[in-house]
Amino acid sequence: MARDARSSGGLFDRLKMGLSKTHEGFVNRVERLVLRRNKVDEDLLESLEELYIQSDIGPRTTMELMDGLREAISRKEVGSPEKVLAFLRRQAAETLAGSGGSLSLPADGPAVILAVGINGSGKTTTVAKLGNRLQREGRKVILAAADTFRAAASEQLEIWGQRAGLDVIAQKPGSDPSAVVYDTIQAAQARRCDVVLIDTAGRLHTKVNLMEELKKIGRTAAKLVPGAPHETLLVLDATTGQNALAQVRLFHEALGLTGLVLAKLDGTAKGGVIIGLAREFDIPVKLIGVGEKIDDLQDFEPENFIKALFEDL
Ligand SMILES: Nc1nc2c(ncn2[C@@H]2O[C@H](COP(=O)(O)OP(=O)(O)OP(=O)(O)O)[C@@H](O)[C@H]2O)c(=O)[nH]1
Ligand SMILES: [Mg+2]
Repeated sequence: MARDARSSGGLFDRLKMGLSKTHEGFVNRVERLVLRRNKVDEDLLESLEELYIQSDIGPRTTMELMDGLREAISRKEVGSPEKVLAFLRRQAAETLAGSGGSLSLPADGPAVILAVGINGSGKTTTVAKLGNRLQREGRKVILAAADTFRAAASEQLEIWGQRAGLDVIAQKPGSDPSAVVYDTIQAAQARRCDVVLIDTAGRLHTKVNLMEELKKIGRTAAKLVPGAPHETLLVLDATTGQNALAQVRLFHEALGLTGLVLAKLDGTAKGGVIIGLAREFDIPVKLIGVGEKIDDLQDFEPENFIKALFEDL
């Protein structure tokens, strides 16, 4: 996506702000822990490992990162605390490299994007933010309020829609979410919309019947637009920690995810969870939420992310 220098500067500052808790609670702690010492010993390695685990990087990824560090130490590549820090930063960058990805939407629309996830993960907000962004980029967007489970859900989407000037199609609470999707795609075709964004009800990844409902939504979309949904995005709450891994696994098994969205990164000091996600799955992180405002959604660009995460405020 093309951006001028000024807006990308603004975006970077926002990203830095959004990552400030993780910067303070993780990066600064790693720095203090390493630089407090004057040699690289077992005690340092153990403390570091503990901090990684506490920071939700995940046991498996922590082990792999620690193994990498130990090997570098035994190869005599990192002999001083300063070198350990530089190594860790490189290692984080390498782990994240290649784990981003942009939305892939067909040129002749409508493109259909399905947002799924557990209760309260940030789906509705993400749908609104993304709709707003795509519309600002010149695409005609329509939203499907397919969370028919809670009475207030479509209202919430409609409020966002009004604020951002986006059309929203809804039905009464309790209707079949697939019917809402059918209506919305038909409206999209009639109104020549470029993008249909589908907001769904939160559900536990362990509830088989609710996962079936999502599959049905996908089949309904495919009946009207072959190849739809073009994107199935799992919205994760960055503050939920290690449970995110189980969510990814089960939603992916059921639906074949095309991307992850990590919402609420600004609300956690454990943004390191993204490193574990990148390491464990081959599913790109496409978007990150760094605040509650409509433009607090960014593409996940690993290089920028690492730079913003490590740079002092
Ligand atoms: N700080 C912050 N808050 C966020 C972000 N994304 C969402 N939220 C907040 O998280 C809460 C839940 O967001 P929703 O978008 O309603 O979540 P949902 O997944 O649609 O929830 P259900 O429909 O109930 O399953 C709201 O208070 C949002 O404002 C983010 O990136 N940063
Ligand atoms: Mg919602």
